[in-house]
Amino acid sequence: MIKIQCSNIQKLEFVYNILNKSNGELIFQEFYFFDSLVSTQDYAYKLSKNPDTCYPYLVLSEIQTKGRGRRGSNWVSPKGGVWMSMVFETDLEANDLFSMLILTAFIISDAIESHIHMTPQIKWPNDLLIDGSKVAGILMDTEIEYGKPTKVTLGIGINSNNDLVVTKNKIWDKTAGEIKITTLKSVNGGSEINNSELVYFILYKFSELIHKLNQKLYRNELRHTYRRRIEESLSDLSYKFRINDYEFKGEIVRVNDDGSVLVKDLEQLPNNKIVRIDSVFHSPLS
Ligand code: BT5
Repeated sequence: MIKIQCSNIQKLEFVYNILNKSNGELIFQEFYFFDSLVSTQDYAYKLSKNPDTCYPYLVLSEIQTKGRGRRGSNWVSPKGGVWMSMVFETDLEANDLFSMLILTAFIISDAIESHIHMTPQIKWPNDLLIDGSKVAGILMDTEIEYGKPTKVTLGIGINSNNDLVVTKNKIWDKTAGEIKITTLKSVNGGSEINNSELVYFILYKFSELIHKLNQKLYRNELRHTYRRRIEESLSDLSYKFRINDYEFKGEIVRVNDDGSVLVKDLEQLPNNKIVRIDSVFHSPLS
């Protein structure tokens, strides 16, 4: 039986809308939608500690007071955007988890495209951009037992109808001066995006495709397409990397199967060093 927990009637309608659209093809067992959470990732993690929780499940929040990105960075999450986490049980080996991140990037890219009819760029490892401005980000947390992943929490943040100026002003990290962000609404000529349709699209695609990750052929196909998508936008995007305290402009020369990249350090002319940078796409939870 599907479990739904929402903080008000509008949110309940939002979830019902999603369920009504589906003809029973959604694999999600539990839906949570609240006015405010610190982070949907953290709430989702807490739920996974309850033995009665059924998988996969979805957690949404209208705002997040401390949404997070990778390496403890902040994810600004005011009203209007889509801030969600999905938790899946997994049989994948740690080495293959990167394919789950790729699948997520593709599904979000398709969801965005189906709403604004533009193909987002994918910036390594997990950013979705429109004309060079970040519109969505993905965070992957994994639970590992005896060296093997057991659960994966995929956090997705999409700037859909949130106010662009408010969002931008709240980004406080070091790169804030340079960061270019946008929202779907603003690239859509100011027309509202239907968040419930956007979320439905994402859940539908996950329901259709997630089991295919168990096939090696499918994972290889995903990696191949991902490499191509990264390469396609290389000339339009600039990359900065950091190794400890050393930050440098670099050019990606190769995307490896585990998600790491080989990067040419462009600051150290004329003999540019090639270095390997890890994606740090997921953070293990303890
Ligand atoms: C990401 O990290 O892009 C992953 C973002 C995942 C957010 C979702 S929302 C639901 C779930 N719950 C959470 O708590 N998180 C997930 P990263 O690649 O590390 O990018 C983070 C950087 O993006 C920040 O350091 C800022 O520079 C920038 N940023 C922050 N908020 C933004 C926003 N709303 N739109 C665009 N860029 C933003």
